[in-house]
Amino acid sequence: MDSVATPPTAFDISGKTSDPNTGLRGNYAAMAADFTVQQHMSDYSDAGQARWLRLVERQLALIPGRACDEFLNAVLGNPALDMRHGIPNFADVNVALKAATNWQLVAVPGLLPDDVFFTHLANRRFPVTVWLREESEFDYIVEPDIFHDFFGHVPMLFTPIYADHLEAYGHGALKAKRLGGLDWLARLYWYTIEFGLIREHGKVLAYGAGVLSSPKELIYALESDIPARLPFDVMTSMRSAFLIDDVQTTYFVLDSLQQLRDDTAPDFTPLYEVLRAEMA
Ligand code: HBI
Ligand code: FE
Repeated sequence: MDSVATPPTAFDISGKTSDPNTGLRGNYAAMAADFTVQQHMSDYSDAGQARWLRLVERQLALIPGRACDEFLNAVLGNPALDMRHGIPNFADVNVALKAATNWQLVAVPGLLPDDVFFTHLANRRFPVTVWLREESEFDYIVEPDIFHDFFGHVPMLFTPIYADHLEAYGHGALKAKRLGGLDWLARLYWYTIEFGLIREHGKVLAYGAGVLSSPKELIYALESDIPARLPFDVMTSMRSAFLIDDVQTTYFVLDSLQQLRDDTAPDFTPLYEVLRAEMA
């Protein structure tokens, strides 16, 4: 599979539909205007449930000593996130999530157009894909499925400062789209929310969903001597192109979630001007 160099946006699906020719997965036929669908627990087969449990058990065995405290405390300490009893019912998780950070999970058929995705984030709604990968994709999948979205992203939503950052990111991304800066802000998402690392009690740990939901990348990102691990810096991350279907060559390491919140709080308009001037 040849890697895709610096795509315009990580999952730019503008104009695509779910017909097989465009290769988009998921059933978009029944979705609402905001691209949400109903999660029907009866849609999951026994084979799917068994595959879910194998994915969960494999990843749970790897996260101690590799996932950040906030993630571990949520996954191991919050009964609403006990994934070992089967594929989670979003409605059940939403009761606990609303109480924790006033976020809600919304069921979606798959990848969403950028503005739809960011509008959900700006309203404290996290889109979670309803379908589960096939057996042949057990070790790797390019598009986010329910295991990537739920195991990788949802536990961090229970941490207030992360939850506040993600809402602010949603607002910022909608603004970036208006200013023509979305490509750069998509990179920031990629190097934080998807593949971010963080130093806690002297150890580099994972908080990014793409790292936390992948057995291979969780070990590679933290233990391989191949990739660069740079101190997190907004401009450096926005200057760094990425590949959507391969492990990263560079990871960015936060000193704290507070740093992510603080460093992304300012108005990015002047930053887009600097980045645009560099491209000229
Ligand atoms: N849609 N369902 C879904 N999940 C994503 O992570 C996602 C998306 N659409 C756009 C998008 N991500 C990107 O624009 C961000 O990763 C930057
Ligand atoms: Fe993701």
